[in-house]
Amino acid sequence: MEQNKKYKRFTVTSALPYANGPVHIGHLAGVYVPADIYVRYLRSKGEDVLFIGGSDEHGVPITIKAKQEGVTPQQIVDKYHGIIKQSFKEFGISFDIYSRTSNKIHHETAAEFFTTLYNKGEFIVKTTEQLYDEENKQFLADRYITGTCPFCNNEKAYGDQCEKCGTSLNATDLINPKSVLSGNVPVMKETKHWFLPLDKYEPWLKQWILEEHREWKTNVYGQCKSWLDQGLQPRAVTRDLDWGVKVPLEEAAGKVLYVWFDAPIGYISATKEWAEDKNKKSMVNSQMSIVNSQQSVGDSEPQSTNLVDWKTYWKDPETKLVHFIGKDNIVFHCIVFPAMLHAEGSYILPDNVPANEFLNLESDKISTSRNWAVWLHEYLLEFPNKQDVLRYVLCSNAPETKDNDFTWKDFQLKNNSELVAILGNFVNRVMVLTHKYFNGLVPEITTLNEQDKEVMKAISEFPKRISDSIELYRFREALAEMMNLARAGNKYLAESEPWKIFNTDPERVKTILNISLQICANLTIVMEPFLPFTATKLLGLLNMGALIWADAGKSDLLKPGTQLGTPEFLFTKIEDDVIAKQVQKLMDTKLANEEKELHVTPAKPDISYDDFTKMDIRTGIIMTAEKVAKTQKLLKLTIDTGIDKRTVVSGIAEFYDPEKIIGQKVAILVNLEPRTIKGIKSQGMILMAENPKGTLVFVMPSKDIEAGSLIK
Ligand code: B3M
Ligand code: ZN
Repeated sequence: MEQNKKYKRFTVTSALPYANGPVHIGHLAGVYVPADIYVRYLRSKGEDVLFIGGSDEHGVPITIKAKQEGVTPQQIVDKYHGIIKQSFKEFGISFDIYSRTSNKIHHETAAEFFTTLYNKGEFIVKTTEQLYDEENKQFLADRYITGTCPFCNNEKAYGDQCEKCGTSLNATDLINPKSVLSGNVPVMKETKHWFLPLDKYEPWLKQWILEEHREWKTNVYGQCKSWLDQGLQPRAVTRDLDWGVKVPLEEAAGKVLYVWFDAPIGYISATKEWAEDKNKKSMVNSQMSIVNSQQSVGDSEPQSTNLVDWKTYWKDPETKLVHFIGKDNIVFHCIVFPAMLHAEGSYILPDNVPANEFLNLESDKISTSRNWAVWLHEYLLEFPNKQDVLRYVLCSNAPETKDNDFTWKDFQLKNNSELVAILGNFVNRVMVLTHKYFNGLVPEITTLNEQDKEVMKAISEFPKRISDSIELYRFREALAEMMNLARAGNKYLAESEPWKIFNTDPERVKTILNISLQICANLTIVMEPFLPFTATKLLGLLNMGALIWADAGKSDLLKPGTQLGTPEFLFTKIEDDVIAKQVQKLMDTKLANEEKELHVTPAKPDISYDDFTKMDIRTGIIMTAEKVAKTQKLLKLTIDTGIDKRTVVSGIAEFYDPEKIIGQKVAILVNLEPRTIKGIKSQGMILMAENPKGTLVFVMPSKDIEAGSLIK
């Protein structure tokens, strides 16, 4: 709201990725590159800024993945936390701390936060019926249940969300719910949970967001408005699960905090951890300097240490809190977490939540499970040292206002015709010419003509344009302006043509190259937030130390007489065959996915021969068949099993007419526990073959054989 308010410091957070898989270009484009640009810019301005990241290590998907892989959830998060942290480091995401929510300090902080709200009487307690898996003796939270979405009929919707139509669901909304653990139909069982009364905070949220934060990005504001217009409901902040932060109440044994309650508190715990580490280090340093000074001077005043307090980053109203996230996290960062902070009472609230939309890959939604992604750790194997190319492409194409598409063709184009042809080319020409005419020594300005004055004026105007865009979270626009500075440099060179006049007017060439080199020096400053690796490389070429934002715009940054390094290309062309290889890799993935979807149901775990012989499967003959009233799928059959004649209810009505299957030979499991289906007692099960499309056909003996023959 207070756009012009001057803040003393900045706390910048970026969403904590779930530690159940590596990170991909979608993460980078949506959250981490914009956040990193923002903090690098602020640091360059000399602001006090703390950049928080970390892994979100709780939640049901992690426990499911652990079960699938036969390891503990801790093993899963250890593995992926390591991979994710490494990827961020390699791409220059300059966190002050990259923490994790399985840390002790986080468990303590989150539990304490809960206790504060509990003691203030903020929660409401409700006993509700939840789905329960009797075989596994476990309540089925969110993703442990799949079933049919009541809105779009997607049969693979989860208990908390349908990924097809995007609707957020309650597990009890699902049609035909099934336990992911056992495949069984869950039963309803009572359980007690603590709810955050979002409805109670609704008037406050409406005022705070809809009135006081009209400046938020339209996609963010719009989503908040639609949530608030629909009306908020109390939200359970506890779950029946054994992985997560234990609910700090005796009566809540076996329950943990809901992952979306503890994860945002992770930003606070990470800040505490950062402050502890930093203070420890400065204590050690000051001890050492005391020892040193005592050794050298005898006695002297102990030096004051610069201790930091985590609280100033979260509780001082002069701190600006900004959350960088993807659009699927908007409700949690704009509504739920602020409501928690507000209820707690001692924290500041986010000033802005510049959420991005999604990045697609070659027109398809990025998907971890379908391996439809460009993984960061894989990218660097194929494109070593090309971090900045990816940062550039992802920023110039960032899904700031709508979903966007990453294509390898576009990646190649942006590299070849922008980074190489504009930015790299400009710097290289200036370097080569300075070496050619002046042995690589920065020449001095002799006299300035109108053209020079014009370009110097332009140089002075760029920084503000770039910083204005960054401060409005318009990073694409800011990046385009940065490139425009390189374009201006190219234009200046092309128009002044120093190579044509060197023989006749070497003094003039001195001025042209000096100014061109000043543009290069300016570029090191304004490109640094976007392309930090290239900025460092360029500083090396120019043989100068890092500059700060306040220097940008000046035309005397590089002193005459400075010896430049040997010219080197900042970027290199990416050839067609390299791109074709990446495209092929994706096509292979697509093919493999299609095949998987069409053919293969993965094999079930091994069973013993004894397990197998427990099943009594025999040949049988259908004696009678009729439709079960008021159902689409069920037939009531009488089967001659050789032992007896019995009733079996079978879900084959979509595939067989009852009249046409009298006399049909079948295979039947005769010792399956009887079950009552639609009021009919069904004894046994007819074996059917089912293809991936769900078509059912009878499995039957290949030759005539009497009813009751054993199948073994
Ligand atoms: N881990 C969801 C996500 O990665 C979640 C973000 C937490 S931010 C506190 O999309
Ligand atoms: Zn749906």
